[in-house]
Amino acid sequence: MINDKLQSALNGQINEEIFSAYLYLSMAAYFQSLNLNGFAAWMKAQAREEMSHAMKFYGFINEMEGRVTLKAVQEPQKEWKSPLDAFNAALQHERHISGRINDLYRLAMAESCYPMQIMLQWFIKEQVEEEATASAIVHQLGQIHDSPQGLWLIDRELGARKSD
Ligand code: OFO
Repeated sequence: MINDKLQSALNGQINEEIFSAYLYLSMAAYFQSLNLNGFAAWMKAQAREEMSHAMKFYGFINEMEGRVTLKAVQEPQKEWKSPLDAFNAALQHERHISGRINDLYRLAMAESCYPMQIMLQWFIKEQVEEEATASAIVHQLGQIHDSPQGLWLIDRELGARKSD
């Protein structure tokens, strides 16, 4: 069983994860509009991964005999100033999500919900990876200063991402 406070916080996180998917899909569409198809493929894979995060929370609520309730998903931003600006926004977003996961973990501790603490440990580890990946790409983009050759190389590299 799960109490109402935890159930509502977990349902809130489903919304955050679906919004993450929406945001990255919007970034994919932005990259597609620039003919940066490798960047777009990377963002589409990221959007799928975010949906799988949402489904992990969905599954956990059900396993704990709770009730999933879905909320409206916020409209994502559609345009960015540059590929670097978009990836910077992705990094800021991942930092925000890490904060949310930490809040959930603190709540699970305060409510002595051990299964939720264990479930969240996967996400805590995942967020370290998500932030590191976005940060590495921001760093690469910062180094090339929007040079077309540099963008082409990064596009090729990002396009090679295996879909999870
Ligand atoms: Fe990007 O990790 Fe979920 O939101």
